[in-house]
Formats: sequence, structure tokens, C-alpha cells
Amino acid sequence: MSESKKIKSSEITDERTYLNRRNFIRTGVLAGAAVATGVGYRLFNPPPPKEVVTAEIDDVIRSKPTSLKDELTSFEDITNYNNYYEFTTSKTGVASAAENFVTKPWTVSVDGLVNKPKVFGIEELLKIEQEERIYRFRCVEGWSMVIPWVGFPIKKLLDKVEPQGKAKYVAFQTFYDGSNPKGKGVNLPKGDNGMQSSLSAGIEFPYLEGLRLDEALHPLAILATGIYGKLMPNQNGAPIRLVVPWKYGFKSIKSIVRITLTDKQPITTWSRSAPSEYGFYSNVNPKVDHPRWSQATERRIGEFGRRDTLMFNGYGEEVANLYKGMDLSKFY
Ligand SMILES: Nc1nc2c(c(=O)[nH]1)N[C@H]1C(S)=C(S)[C@@H](COP(=O)(O)O)O[C@H]1N2
Ligand SMILES: [Mo]
Repeated sequence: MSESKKIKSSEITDERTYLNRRNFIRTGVLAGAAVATGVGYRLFNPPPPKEVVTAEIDDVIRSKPTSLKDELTSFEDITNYNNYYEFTTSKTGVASAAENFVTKPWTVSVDGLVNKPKVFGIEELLKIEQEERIYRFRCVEGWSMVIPWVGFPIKKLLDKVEPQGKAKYVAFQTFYDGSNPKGKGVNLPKGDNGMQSSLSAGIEFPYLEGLRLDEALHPLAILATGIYGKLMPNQNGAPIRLVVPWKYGFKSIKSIVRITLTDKQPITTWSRSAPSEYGFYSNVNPKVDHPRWSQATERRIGEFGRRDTLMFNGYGEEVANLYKGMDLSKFY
């Protein structure tokens, strides 16, 4: 039995709002109701997913052995305890639900306030020098992992398109083929990839995220193409996803198809869904509690007991200067 399966549902909080949960129950969507009750959570868990088979990435520049002392979370836990609402809201069910997700061919459009907008094929992005980055990963729900990502600083991609002086923000968008992207609550049939409707997931799709341009240009912010030296498994956001280690996990948007430079703060999925619970910044902060639970401690997957949550997830020395003079309880 993997460590992740030992986690009791009563120990995990859920990113969705109470309001959303009630909607699920009222509309009789089983998956939603299952998560809401806690008991049902286990009841509706699908059988354990098959092991992920994915290709090795060649020529990864290994991170320095000293980069992080924490023990790595196992490949099994990283690939079988996921949040990817387009597929399912059951964390242990994402791996099997995303099994048939087709991520080849794949393109990422980089556009907006740039001098050289371009549609990049994934092959081209995989030719950018790939580095291993071992980062702590902290979900807003109160669990954490240590993940050996493979990827490259977003800056390397943004440099290619030459952001204009007016560009202040970067908006990211996830692939979506599950239902009508325009209509919240429009429950159209599933696409071929096995994604579900916004209605059953409880958040609007396509999933949107954003960063301030200076955050995106920070050397710790990466576009990840793999984990443990292998190409990104579907459930972790194949073929390319964002990783911003000092922010809560929901900022790390998966399966990116579009990156747009803008002069206005972009709409982001979770803050649109529950503005009082999720802000644009979402920096890990043990002193600013979520309205429904404390953020002071966290449960490291694979460990027993809880650890203290670190300011900026332990990356304060590198990133605190990005937020100088900002009241972080206001800009949460
Ligand atoms: N497109 C998309 N990206 C997403 C999510 C999602 O549901 N859809 N979930 C987010 C949340 S809440 C977390 S904690 C991380 C989980 O990443 P992991 O499954 O690789 O650990 O992905 C983030 N990115
Ligand atoms: Mo999360």
C-alpha cells in the first residue's frame, strides 16, 4: 500500500467552496458528493491506477546535491496523488482518468504584448536545455511533496518572444476539450481525452492562471516537462506545466497550450471561483490562514505527523524581494 493511500479523507481539506459542494449534491453528481462527505471519498475511489510508463528525457542537467536536504517524495506518490480537476476530483483517480489523454502533437502559443509571437511545438521546447529542479511543492489544501522536476526557466521561453515594455503580467491556459468553454454550467458531452465538464468539476474550464511578469522571469519559476528524469506523466500535467515553488500548488497550471503577455492582471480559475478564499498571488504563507483551515502546518506525503509550513515555502531568501512593501495578508 502506498503512503498516499494511507491518508485518511478526514485529514484532507478540499480546495472547492462549500457552495460548490452543495451544488454537486443538489445536482446529484456522485463524484462531487463523494468528495464532500469524506466517507464516500473512499467508496468511489477507482481501482489503483496502472504504473506510469513514460520515456526518459535525455541530457538532463542534474541539480546540485546540496540544493534541498528534504527526502524526495516517491514517484508512485507523485503520480498517484494528484489534483487535475479536468479529469476527476478524486486525487487517487487522476492517473487512470488521464490515461488516454493525447499530448502529441502539442503546441504552446506564446502571444499578446510581445514583439515575436510564436506557436511552439513541444519538440522545440524539449530542445531547450533541460535542468533537474528539486522543489518543495505545497498544495493550498495542506499537503506537500518534494518533487524532482525536469524543465527550464520560463524566462528562456519569454526571451524568445521578446515581451514589450507594456507587458506586466503573464496569463496561462490549460488544454480543454471537455465541454463548452464559454458556458459555466453547460454540461456537454466529454471530448476524446476523458475530461469532464465544468459543472461536474465545480470550477470553470479552461483552467487559467497568471503571474506578474517579474515573478515569471524569476529563475526559480520553471516550465516543467518531466519528473524523475522522465517525460511528464499525463496526471502531472503532460507535456508541459508551470511550477512556481513558492506559491500554492494551484498556481502551477498543467498541460499549457497558451501563454499570453498582458498589461492587466489576468483572471485565474480559483480566484474567480472563490475570490474570498483564493487570491492572485497565493504565496505560501503560514501566517495567512485559508478561511476554512489553518495554513500553519502541512502534511508531507509519505510522512506521519505534520511539519511547520515555511514562509514562501522556504524560498523567501530568493523571492521575498518581489513583494517588498506589499501587505501579504491583503495581497493573498
Ligand atoms: N489544469 C489544471 N492545473 C492544475 C490543477 C487542475 O485541476 N487543473 N490543479 C492544481 C493544484 S490544486 C495542484 S495542488 C497541482 C497538483 O499537481 P500534481 O498533481 O502534479 O501534484 O496542480 C495544479 N494545476
Ligand atoms: Mo492544490
